[in-house]
This record gives sequence, C-alpha cells and structure tokens, in this order.
Amino acid sequence: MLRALIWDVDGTIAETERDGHCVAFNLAFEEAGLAWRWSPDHYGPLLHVAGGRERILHDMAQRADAPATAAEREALARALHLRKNAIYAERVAAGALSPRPGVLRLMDEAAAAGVQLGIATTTSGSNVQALFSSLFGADWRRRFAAVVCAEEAPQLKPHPQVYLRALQGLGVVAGEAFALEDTPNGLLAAQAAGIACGITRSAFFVHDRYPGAAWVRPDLDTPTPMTLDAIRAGLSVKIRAS
Ligand code: XBP
Repeated sequence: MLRALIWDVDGTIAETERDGHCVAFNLAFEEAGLAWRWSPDHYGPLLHVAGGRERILHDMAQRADAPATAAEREALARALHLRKNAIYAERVAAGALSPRPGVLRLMDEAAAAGVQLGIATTTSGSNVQALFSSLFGADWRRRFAAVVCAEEAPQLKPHPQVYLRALQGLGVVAGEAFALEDTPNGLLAAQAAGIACGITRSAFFVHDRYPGAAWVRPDLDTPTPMTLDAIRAGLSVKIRAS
C-alpha cells in the first residue's frame, strides 16, 4: 500500500540547480573577488558531488589559484557556501523559481488521497525554508509530514541516511513509500534505503542512465500526467520483483 511520497528538492521540485544555486555560486565568487565562474557545462558534472561546500572544495582541487593549505581551502569554501546560500535565498524570495510541471498537481492528489508527503534532501535546511516559503507560502511546513535536510542527514546522497530518516519521520516502511528524484545519486540513496523511485529528469541530467528506476520521464506532466495510480503500479511491480 502506498502511504507516502518522498520528494527530493533540488531539480525535482524546481530547477534550483540551473536557476538558483549555480547562479548564486557565481555571484558569491564574484563578490569574493575570485575569477572562478561555473558555466552550465562545468556545473553539470560538478553536481555528481553532493553538497554545495563539498562541490566548492572539489572544484578548488583542480584550480592553481586556490589557497595552498587544506585549512585555508576549507575556510574559504565555508565562507563562499554561506554567502551562496544567502544569495540563493534572496533570488528565491524575489520569485526566481517556480515548481516544475506536475509537482503541485501530484502533491495535491496525494494529500487528497491521504498519502503523506515527505522531503528527503541533502541541501541545507535554510535553502528549503527559502524555496518552500516562495513556492508553497508561509505555512508550507503543514503540507509535509516529515522534512529531512542536510543538517539531519549529514551523510550526503548516495548514502541512504536521508531516506531512512524520512521513513522514520513518516512512520512508514520502505515498501509503503515511493521516492521522486532527478539524479543518479538520489536514485542510489532511495534504492539503498529499499524505496522504489521514479525519475523526473532535470536540466543537468538529460542523458543520464538510471538503472532500476521505476520510471524515467522528462517531468511529471510529460508525456502524460503521472498519477498516484501509476505510482502504485510501479510500487507493486517492485514488491513482486523483490
Ligand atoms: C542537492 C545538493 C545540494 C545543492 C546545493 O542534493 O547536492 O548540494 O546542490 O545545496 P539533493 P547546498 O538534491 O540530492 O538532495 O549548498 O545547501 O549543499
């Protein structure tokens, strides 16, 4: 029985990476007087590194003009990441992002059917607060029975911790939940927690492969609206196979 839909945030609920985080990283670099700029072609592969601070550190490792010592790099990455998140929150509050096709429809369908909504993201809680206040209104928290962010699940995806904590918060077992993701790392995290997972490809993941996903589609409305019944069908296929 389907009792919960567990949503990833970045790329799945909105195109936050393309229209939010990547832009904010570049503005943070510029403000700090750094010549670093992440083009879409550079940022796409960087998304395989989960965590914004970890992504900056990973990128610094390839840059000759990055600070020399590990402690200096760590301090710079921390400062840039904080500033990136503040800029991201400003952009989101200014209305730079909107929900992807079908997201609100499917959330409303689930709520009407008594299927709980959960969030499993390894982005910072402040980013979720900023984004959801803008997309869903000030009382956004009431929509979700459980919200798990990077602070509650420090082991970033593909580690299953964020999904395991979400299951706990929702009070359901893996076979009663279905995850919605856009990245290969997200799929691996859901699978490692034993949760069936469908993929809505986002801007930077147009060509990736998703072995074992229940389905892979361009978004929740294309080519046809993804419904709870279709999700239940995916869930029963997984239960029969396991
Ligand atoms: C999203 C991430 C995050 C965001 C930026 O993880 O990897 O790092 O890109 O947010 P997922 P932070 O969608 O897999 O949950 O800067 O707060 O890390």
